[in-house]
Amino acid sequence: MEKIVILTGAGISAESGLDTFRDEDGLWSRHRIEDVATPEAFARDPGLVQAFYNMRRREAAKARPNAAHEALARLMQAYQGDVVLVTQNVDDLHERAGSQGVIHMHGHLRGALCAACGHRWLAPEEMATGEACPSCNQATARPDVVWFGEIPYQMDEIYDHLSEATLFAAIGTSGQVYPAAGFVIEAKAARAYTVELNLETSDVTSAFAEIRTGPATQIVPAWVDDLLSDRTS
Ligand code: BV8
Repeated sequence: MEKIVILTGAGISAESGLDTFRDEDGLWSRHRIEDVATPEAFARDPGLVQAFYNMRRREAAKARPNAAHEALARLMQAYQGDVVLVTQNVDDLHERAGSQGVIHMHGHLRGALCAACGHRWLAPEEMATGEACPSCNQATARPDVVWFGEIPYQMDEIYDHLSEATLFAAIGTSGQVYPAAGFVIEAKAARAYTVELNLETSDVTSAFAEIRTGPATQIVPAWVDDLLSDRTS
């Protein structure tokens, strides 16, 4: 049974109008990771961190899935084998395009998490600092996203999928953040065929057997068409 494991990054949502991190006008050109995307930042200035994620949540709610998200939903629905979609993104554009069972290894903007008791609930559009947890009532609500230095979610499940992959594709990711950037190595160790779909080369392009370059809304639908017509490995 064929198993395709796909990893997506911010580049797949770029043409939906959502900022990437490392493009020249990206999020990390306006915010320092240390100020908005680490547990220390949240402890130091929760207001600044909540404002950063409230802005991200507002932008994601205004955005619409693009042809690349829709092509992956079509692949998951029509492909004869298994398709596992892992995303580093915290937006919900894959789900809104129709993909189900998406693994959000870095969490998601729609989620709130209690830092004290671990309770999870649907995040409000705007999360205030000191918001009380609906379960333990302590003022310890935070965005349910994985910050730098924190353990990404569902890693055991992801490594299991990679060990069974016959095809691994990375779409719209710069390959700079681990452990996601190392998935291609895991897939190659499982003797999977590997393909990178990106606007330009990434930090891990040399690890891939095949490279498809261009905007995701063009190259992802073409790749899915090839897979569904069995014109590719
Ligand atoms: C971990 C969620 C242990 C929140 C994110 C020193 C101290 C502490 C840690 C470390 C350290 N050194 C290394 C580390 C590990 C660290 C790390 O890798 N740091 C990097 C900076 C060196 N990683 C961690 O801390 C991770 N945790 O290691 O725990 C562990 C290890 C192994 C196993 C288990 C546990 C946690 C990392 C998660 C951090 N959270 N985000 C939020 O979103 O705000 S990271 C954030 O950046 C994203 O989630 C994403 O994952 C990541 C990478 O971004 P990309 O998605 O790749 O986006 P980017 O802008 O970089 O690139 C966009 C790409 O798209 C480009 O290639 C571009 O060409 C392309 N593109 C643009 N437009 C288009 C396009 N492609 C196609 N079409 C287009 N139109």
